Amino acid sequence: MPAPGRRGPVLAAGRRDDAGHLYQRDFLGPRDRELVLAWLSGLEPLWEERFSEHFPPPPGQAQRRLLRPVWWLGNWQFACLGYYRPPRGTRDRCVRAEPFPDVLARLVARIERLVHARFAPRDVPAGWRLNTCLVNLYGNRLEDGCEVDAARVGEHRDFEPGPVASLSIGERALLQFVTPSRAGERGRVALEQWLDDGSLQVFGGERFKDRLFHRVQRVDRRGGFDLPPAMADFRTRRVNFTFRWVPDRHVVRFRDLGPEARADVRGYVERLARTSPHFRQELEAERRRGADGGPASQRP
Ligand SMILES: O=C(O)CCC(=O)C(=O)O
Repeated sequence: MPAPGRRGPVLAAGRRDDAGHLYQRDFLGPRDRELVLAWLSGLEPLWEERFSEHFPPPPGQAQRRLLRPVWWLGNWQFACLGYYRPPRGTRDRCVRAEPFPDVLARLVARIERLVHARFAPRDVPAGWRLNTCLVNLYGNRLEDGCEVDAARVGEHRDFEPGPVASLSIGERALLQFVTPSRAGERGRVALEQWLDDGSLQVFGGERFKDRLFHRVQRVDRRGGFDLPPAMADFRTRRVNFTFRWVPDRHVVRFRDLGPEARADVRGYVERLARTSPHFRQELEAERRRGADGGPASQRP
């Protein structure tokens, strides 16, 4: 267990109770790091809007773009359809996406072994495997010639069942686990962890997954990182890969989404299809079904 301090987890009131939280600073070797960066160079991440025609903003809220561009592997959870949130929020939320590239598939196999060795069996649900990845790009957006820092994430929980694993590249980031706060109040920090370049963090169990929220408080600038992919309106200084599990029965093909959900994400899927053979095939499968007069929607 690392000593508390700059590199290890810092716990509120000096408590040493980090069962359910694991941190390995040097998880990613140099060769795999190169392969991950090469894979990132070929991406055209999507910068999604929070709402859509059929899922409009609630009264008093305006349409807005997400803070950062993202990419998903395994399944894509479009912000406008709502993120996966069992038991009720499972339908039309997880759209089958590209599989993991080889380098990430190998890293995931290592992480799964680590989880089975280090986490209590009660915290690893039957069938758990890391089949979903959210790739978050942290940095500055370029607005009217100015750079605006967008490198943070507000407090939230990840609702996919079982442990969640997070691999970081680039500038270190301060991640905090906090107690739930009421509107206008700040949550109490229960544990904070600097996530270094090449590090792995895994958290699971009742405390870290079900009770505490987590947030990215800030991302450093001292390393001078400028990471791929090159984008016209965003400079990336940190990339985080968050691996999760969505049971297969909740992952739906684009063509099998309900008509409203399909209409709302069609533009995104068309953009993804510009660089992704998977999404090109999914568009074609949907077109063929329409041409064959098949059912407009098949739901699980
Ligand atoms: O960037 C990170 O380290 C955390 C990302 C995160 O909280 C999430 O993707 O849910």
